[in-house]
Amino acid sequence: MKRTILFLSFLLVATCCCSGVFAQQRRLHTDGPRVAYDLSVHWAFIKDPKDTGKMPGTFAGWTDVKIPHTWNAYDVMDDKPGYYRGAGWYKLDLAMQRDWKDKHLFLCFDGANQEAEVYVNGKKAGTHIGGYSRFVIPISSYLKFNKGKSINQIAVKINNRFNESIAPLTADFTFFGGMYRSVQLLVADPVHFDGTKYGADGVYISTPKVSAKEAEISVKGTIKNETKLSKLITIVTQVYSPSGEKLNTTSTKAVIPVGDLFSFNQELPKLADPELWSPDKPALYRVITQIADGETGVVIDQLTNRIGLRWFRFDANEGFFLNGKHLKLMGASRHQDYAGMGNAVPASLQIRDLELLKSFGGNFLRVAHYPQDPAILAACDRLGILASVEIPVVNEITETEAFYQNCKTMQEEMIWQNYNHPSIIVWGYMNEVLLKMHFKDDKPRQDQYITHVAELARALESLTRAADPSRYTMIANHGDFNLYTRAGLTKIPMLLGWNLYQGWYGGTLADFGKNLDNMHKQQPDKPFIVSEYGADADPRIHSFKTERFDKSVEYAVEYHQVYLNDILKRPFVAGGAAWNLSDFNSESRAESMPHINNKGLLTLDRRPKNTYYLYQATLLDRPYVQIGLDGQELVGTASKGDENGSQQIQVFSNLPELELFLNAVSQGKKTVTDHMASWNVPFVDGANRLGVVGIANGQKVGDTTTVHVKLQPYELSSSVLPFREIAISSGDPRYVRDNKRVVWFPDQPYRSGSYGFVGGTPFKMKDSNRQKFGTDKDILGTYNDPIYQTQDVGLESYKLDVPDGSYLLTLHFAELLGEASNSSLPYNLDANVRKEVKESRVFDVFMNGEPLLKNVDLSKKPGNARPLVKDFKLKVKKGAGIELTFKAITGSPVLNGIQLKKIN
Ligand code: GCB
Repeated sequence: MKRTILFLSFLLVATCCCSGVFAQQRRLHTDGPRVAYDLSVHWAFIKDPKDTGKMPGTFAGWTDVKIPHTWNAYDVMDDKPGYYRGAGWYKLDLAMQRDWKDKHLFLCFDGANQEAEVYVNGKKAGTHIGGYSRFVIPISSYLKFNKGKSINQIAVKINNRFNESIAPLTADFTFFGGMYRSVQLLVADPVHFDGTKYGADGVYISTPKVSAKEAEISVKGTIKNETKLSKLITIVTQVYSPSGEKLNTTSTKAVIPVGDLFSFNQELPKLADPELWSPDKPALYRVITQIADGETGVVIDQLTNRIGLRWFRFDANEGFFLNGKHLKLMGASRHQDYAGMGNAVPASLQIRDLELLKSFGGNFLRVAHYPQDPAILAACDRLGILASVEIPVVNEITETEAFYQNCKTMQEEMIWQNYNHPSIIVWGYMNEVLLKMHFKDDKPRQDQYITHVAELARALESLTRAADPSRYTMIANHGDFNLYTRAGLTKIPMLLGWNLYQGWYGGTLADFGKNLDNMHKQQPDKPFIVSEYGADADPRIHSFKTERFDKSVEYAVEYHQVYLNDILKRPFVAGGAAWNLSDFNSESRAESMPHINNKGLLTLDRRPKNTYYLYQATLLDRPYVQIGLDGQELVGTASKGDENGSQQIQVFSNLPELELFLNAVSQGKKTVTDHMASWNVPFVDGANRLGVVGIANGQKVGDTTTVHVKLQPYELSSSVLPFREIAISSGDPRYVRDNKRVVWFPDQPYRSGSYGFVGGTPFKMKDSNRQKFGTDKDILGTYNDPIYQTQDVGLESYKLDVPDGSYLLTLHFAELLGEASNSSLPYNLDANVRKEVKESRVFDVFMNGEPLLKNVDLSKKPGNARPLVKDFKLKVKKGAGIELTFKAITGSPVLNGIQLKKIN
């Protein structure tokens, strides 16, 4: 051990000398005499797969990185299952300021996933377990203050390996590793508020009694005296009104013994006629708590908090009440990652998420499934968004004391770090904890496991109630009502969360309302919220023949219409949180967009989907009209004998009636039902101007947009609208946009004069009660999975009645059977494990009788679940059109997609 430290020290010196980079810290903020410096630049990073315990050598492999940083931003998106889960080191040379010698210095990490060891000048200064909370490491005793530039090395080892003692063990999100939230150096007086206990600030403000007439505020805290003498101090707390007026000052004198933590408690003067905090008016009072030298009055430490005055309650029959008024909690859950960044997301983008939630009319955020960046709850306070926060005990537990202890510490950290936020109304601590049931074949042992889960729940419950009796506690369960009731988990928390997916993972949309009624009937005394509900909406997929699990935006709109209505009309449902505010990374997911869970109302880069517009239409008070086109181009087939192509357009609104105009011609009025009206619009080829108008309070309100439409003539040899190109996704009823923004048509049986397949059936997974067509398998080596995931099987021919000329034909194939099947996802709530039967298939393809492809054997080349793309230049003569015939040698021929382009 000793040798390691010596060796490390040697390396550290070497680093300083050769890198020559000394951190210039940016002063981030000052709260009275305490100063925080931003440590986001000049870090060097290296992965350490061997994880020997020693920091890797100095000279090779280190790269410069900025914090926030994750090492998994890209490998979570590649075709290789899994991502780097192991150790990584960060190091920084920190230049000391001379006057810091008399101060106390701390490193504050807002979050690092998930085990951290912090070294200062080669000596271990502290460790932390858990990827989602803040931790503070005192470093003064490890620092060196030399003459001249005094350089100290900070090294941090982070590990995101699987560790059975640390939650989450498994989950439908990615455990990105790294120092992915901000890091600060805090410089404080030796007599300071204590920030080391559970990483909290050391000042806790509660509002034991608030009414419209009066508010009581009390301030508790802990102070540490790290000088060598006991210290006479005055604790001074000042309260400022939301408009900045000083309201009162409370002073308490105390003598702080050396070393010990000193606790204080101040009851502040009651405030008359308080300005209440609410979503409509999130009034924030400023509370400044200071430690002043008892003799000179000089302020030596200070913490500023913004608090809100409000009271609330949940009622099992009537839902939620804030400040005595009923309020339906409507909003979304949020994951913290962002396209291309993983979880290392700048605070400005995180705050934007909350603005996006607010601007769809949301008043509730479920911070799921773990505490997030401090900026999130600060934004909730400012914007008037009520919040629940939870620790990441997801899917399952480990039955060990180490796991329980880590869960308890996470819960304490979450509570104490976030105690002062007025937005928080609920502390949660388990999500779907019985989803991954252990000991399926051993009932007595399973019962024991369930008992252990309930014991852990009770321990977390009583810890939470003791720490903060002012908030509710919550466990979020999946839809297996009987299981959670049997386990006793429905009794333990004050509030239940139900994650419900009727009409998605199974059942029908109509089951949702029935289920809510049933739950209330079974447990009439228990308040609950629908803590999750959602349907995948791949923004590239549209369908006008929607069905469950088709991943189309349109099915998701139908789903959310039903859920919103059912939640809003039942007073006993306190609220709902859509799953999820935005798409998020879940590395082990396959489906239409591998590695991404598409249930967001926003895309991974936060573009609104039509579901987002539906929320705006449903929840906003102001008159709202929005054409539901996310900037996509449309394709359509002209009607027979006509040059116009009918396409469905959805408009989202809270007005009763709307009128739609296409190129200034009225397409008629429609009644808005469930906040949406739709028209079949006879688009012309090219640019089309759309306008929608409704009347609100005697005024016209509307929306306009220009849509670019690529129209196919009904007869492909039409002279009115000459054929140019077409892309068809075989075996697919949907419109699919690819990564070159080409929109692929749905497949159709051959229609004379037009195009389509002859014979064959769409591919369907055996034994899946999820989707009716296609596979959910990751197709390797392409971003256009939806095109390859569907196919015609056993087709005889494919015909396109195009006029004479030269063409570029592209055929797309993929073998959808035979690869080791994706193991059943934990989120496959129908618990259906698929057994896949391999088919040996070899076939030839002919074009108008001439051989085009011989002996196609997809599982041999390119291999299963990989695209095969074949281009051909063709001449069509004598009005023969194109007929592709498929001849089986063994098994059934298949076709996944076809593109045809006229080249003269
Ligand atoms: C759930 C989980 C959540 C998943 C979600 C889904 O019930 O709580 O973590 O992401 O379902 O999309 O399957």
